[in-house]
Amino acid sequence: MMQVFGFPNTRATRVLWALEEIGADYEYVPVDLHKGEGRRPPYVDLNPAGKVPTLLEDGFALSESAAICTFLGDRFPQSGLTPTHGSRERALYNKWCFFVIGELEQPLWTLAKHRFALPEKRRVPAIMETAAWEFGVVANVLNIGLGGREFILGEQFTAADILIAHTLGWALACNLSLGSPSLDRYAQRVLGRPALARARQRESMDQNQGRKTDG
Ligand SMILES: N[C@@H](CCC(=O)N[C@@H](CS)C(=O)NCC(=O)O)C(=O)O
Repeated sequence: MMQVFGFPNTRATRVLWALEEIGADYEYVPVDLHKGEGRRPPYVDLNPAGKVPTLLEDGFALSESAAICTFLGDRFPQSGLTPTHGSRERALYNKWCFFVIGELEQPLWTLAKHRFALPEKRRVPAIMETAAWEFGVVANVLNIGLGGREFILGEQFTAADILIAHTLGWALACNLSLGSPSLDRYAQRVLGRPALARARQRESMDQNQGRKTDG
């Protein structure tokens, strides 16, 4: 059975969300980042970056949330989470995944780092306003790309929507405006999917109960 190593309210949620959309069996293995478990063996042997998520399947370890969600969509094509290889839809799917990691995440991650993630002496409060402004610029690009459609590729929900909406959730948690009613509606629609609620429940349940062993 596939194992997902994660911690609640991190990018690991994206992977659990994809698995819940698919309806696949998986084991969730909590890695307590607050206790430094990510940076110590045995986890660091699995993922030298010491970060979550990691997917483990029969000795094959894969990190990077976008790569994992894409792998899962390809592994379970009936889910529709990834378009067919070589199609234009696939090219657009890739484009939006890379956009999330390279553009949309970055200002929000800068905000998070300088609000709480970095050691206090490394934080630069003055950077926040610039990061918020940068987010506004990329959110506008996203809104234009969405073009008022239901999902980023049109009618089909894909793993790109998981990555985008999860990241927009960070912005909402920071009380940042998404800049347009259509992007607000998109975020509410996608973040309201039952599979995300199940993923969050699974994270909190397994976190409280410790390591899950019965799948
Ligand atoms: N690009 C990676 C980033 C993974 C990442 O930064 N994960 C954070 C949680 S959201 C983490 O594990 N941080 C722990 C640390 O840096 O020690 C991905 O998308 O999977």
